Amino acid sequence: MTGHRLLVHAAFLYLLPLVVATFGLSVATALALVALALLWRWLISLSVFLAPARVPELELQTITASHFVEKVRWCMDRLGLEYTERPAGGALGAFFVGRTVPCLKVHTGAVRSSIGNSPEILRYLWGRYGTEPGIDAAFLEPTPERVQLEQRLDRYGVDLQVWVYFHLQADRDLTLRAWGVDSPQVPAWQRRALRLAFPVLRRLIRHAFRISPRSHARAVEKIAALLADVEGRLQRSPQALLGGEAIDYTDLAYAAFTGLWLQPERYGGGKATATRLPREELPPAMRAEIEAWIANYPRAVAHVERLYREQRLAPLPAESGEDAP
Ligand SMILES: N[C@@H](CCC(=O)N[C@@H](CS)C(=O)NCC(=O)O)C(=O)O
Repeated sequence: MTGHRLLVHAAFLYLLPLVVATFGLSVATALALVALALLWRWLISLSVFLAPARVPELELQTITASHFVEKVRWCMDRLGLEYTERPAGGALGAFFVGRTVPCLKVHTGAVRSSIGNSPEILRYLWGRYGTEPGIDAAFLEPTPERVQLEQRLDRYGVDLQVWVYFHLQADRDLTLRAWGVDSPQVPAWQRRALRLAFPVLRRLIRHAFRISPRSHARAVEKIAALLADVEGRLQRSPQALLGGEAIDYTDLAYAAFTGLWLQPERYGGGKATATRLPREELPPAMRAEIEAWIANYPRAVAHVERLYREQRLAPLPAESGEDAP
């Protein structure tokens, strides 16, 4: 794959100064090595047209526990798309290569595109499949009121990140499990890197999300406000957040985000690439907050449970013969 070729090339570049220093090479030899590196890089660019790597048409880059990933994964599953999921070790992409997940890689002929950010990915899916015969993509149409609600839901997704990390980061084992150390689908070197780099990653997480008792309290307040809003909407229209009978992608996004703490059985569409953390294994303070939300927002919770039960139709691991996540 071009990505791997570029990685090997980058490693060569980083090692060049060491090679020159270690072997005391002359300026002329060093210049020859630079020319070689440039030629190599040019050949990688040419290879896209001359010797294209075999890559899947659609690849979804993920981590094992991510509600933003689940939002996109569910929409792709609902469209009935065939795609390959490539899970990475949690937090590694963000802090070492500046990439968040979900990230959709699209391969069309010689062209490879990469789309990050769940709203942008959903806009692409709508644009690409909205007119495809045999695919029902109406649930993805980005009407102004859907987009507005999606923005609120995405902020809920971020508040949930603050909430999750406030509780989890003190528990090394649980955090590492959420990041995929027990998932055979995550490359072994990344699982090792996660264990090694955990202290650094934990510091970066605390800093990036400004984790503190104060930010946690603020996140809980905003999560409760969102759940209260959803409760009110469902009281007015029990079937769908934006009224009427038909659900759309905002219902799925809301369910995917809430599924992070509710952990319904079909979370992740039953895929082994998605890690579920059973509630009984969570820290007591985290469980207490979950139980309070369940008690206070019964409609908001029931909507998620119903959507997972009735709409997340991918087979469960036991049904599909996969190992349980
Ligand atoms: N605005 C982004 C947010 C995505 C995001 O925050 N993803 C998290 C996982 S939930 C992430 O990439 N974390 C870094 C990582 O694990 O590498 C979106 O809508 O996709």
